[in-house]
Amino acid sequence: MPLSPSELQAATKAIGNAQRILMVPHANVDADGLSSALACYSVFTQLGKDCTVICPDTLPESLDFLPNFKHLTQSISSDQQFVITLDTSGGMELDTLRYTVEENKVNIIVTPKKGTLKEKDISFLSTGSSFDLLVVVDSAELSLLGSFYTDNIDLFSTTPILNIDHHISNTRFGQLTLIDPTAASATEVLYSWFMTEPKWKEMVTADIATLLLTGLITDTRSFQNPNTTPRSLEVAANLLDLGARQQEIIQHIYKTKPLSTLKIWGRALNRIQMDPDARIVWSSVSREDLTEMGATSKETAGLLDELISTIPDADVHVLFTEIEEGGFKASMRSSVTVDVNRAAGRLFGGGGHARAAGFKVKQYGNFQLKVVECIQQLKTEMQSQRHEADSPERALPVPMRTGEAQKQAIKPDATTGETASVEMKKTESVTTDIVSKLAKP
Ligand SMILES: [Mn+2]
Repeated sequence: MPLSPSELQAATKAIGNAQRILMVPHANVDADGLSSALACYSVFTQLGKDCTVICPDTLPESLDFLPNFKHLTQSISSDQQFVITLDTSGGMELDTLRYTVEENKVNIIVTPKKGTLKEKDISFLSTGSSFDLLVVVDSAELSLLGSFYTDNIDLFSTTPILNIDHHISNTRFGQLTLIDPTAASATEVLYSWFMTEPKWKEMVTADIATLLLTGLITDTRSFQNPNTTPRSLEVAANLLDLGARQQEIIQHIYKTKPLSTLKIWGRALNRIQMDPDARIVWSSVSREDLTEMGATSKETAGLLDELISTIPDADVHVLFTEIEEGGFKASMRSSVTVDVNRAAGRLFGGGGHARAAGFKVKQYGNFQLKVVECIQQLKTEMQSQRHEADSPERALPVPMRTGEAQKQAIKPDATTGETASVEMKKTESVTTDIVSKLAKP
């Protein structure tokens, strides 16, 4: 069982004891991260908690259909909170509470309806931090929270953290963890947790079920990716029973794209190139393309998936995108025969994971020429990796199914400053063993 009963109990207890809870997903936020944060918000609010839910980016308009989206906030005032408490056990009933401002003074005026208020009934509490628990979701490490983390380092170092995730690369930061690398999405982890608590189970409304299903649908690409397990399908079925609005999710996630996005995708798909002998497929989006189509480089998110489903029969897929800050980024995915993390590191000082990695290039003359040069370097590297694989003393590869199914559900990697990490799921029992071994700290 990936989530231990003691971990689940500890997490539930922490929520029970907390009063002011902050929820935050990774920067370059995706649907799983945002849905997870909003699902926590929705459940903990019902438990009477004072909740703050953060979107550490500009709010993604495409996800504004998510229930409770309007409660997302982009920053916090991490300042002190000073609480003045009136003890009403002596029979005092409150009529009004107001304040007046004088020069250098704020007067808080309490008018009792019944009884009297004495000095001894008043107490003060100063909290160092505005929150007593931080819930970090769908993030393999704290640095993935981006500037929200670096701007609030004090908060993160003084407040207990509950780390809820499904990335195998999770560094197990925080005092409390709920990490299940066999789960297809962070929302699947949340579902397992919520269902273990009889009281919480009751609170999973159709809205919350919709949030949980959104994460599951997007992280499995509608159950197309091999991270889809029997368990994910079972969870999805249960969520539908609970009223999750699957059609609404599909409509918003897959069928609604801004015109600029469609145009830039069209341009990139039109420009696909392939070397069938080397088994590499690539495309590129230049700064001129972006300007011409009125698109931003962020709109190429998801395009690599499209490239892979357009031409699945290759070992490496690469998308080169010039970025607004200068330079270009390359995102790569690979089949099990090529380790793109090694390739990115060796050739370009990038990195990521074996099946998904990326790199950035800052200095170059002509973008298209540089792309051709990178492809040449990658081909040479792929060849040498295959050569190593053919030699008998090679370390055992991770056994997996062949063909398209072997591609992991992977997002652009963290090292290139894009969205989070590898989401490696079991595809066969033998893979599960490796996954659980790797998952140990
Ligand atoms: Mn995820």
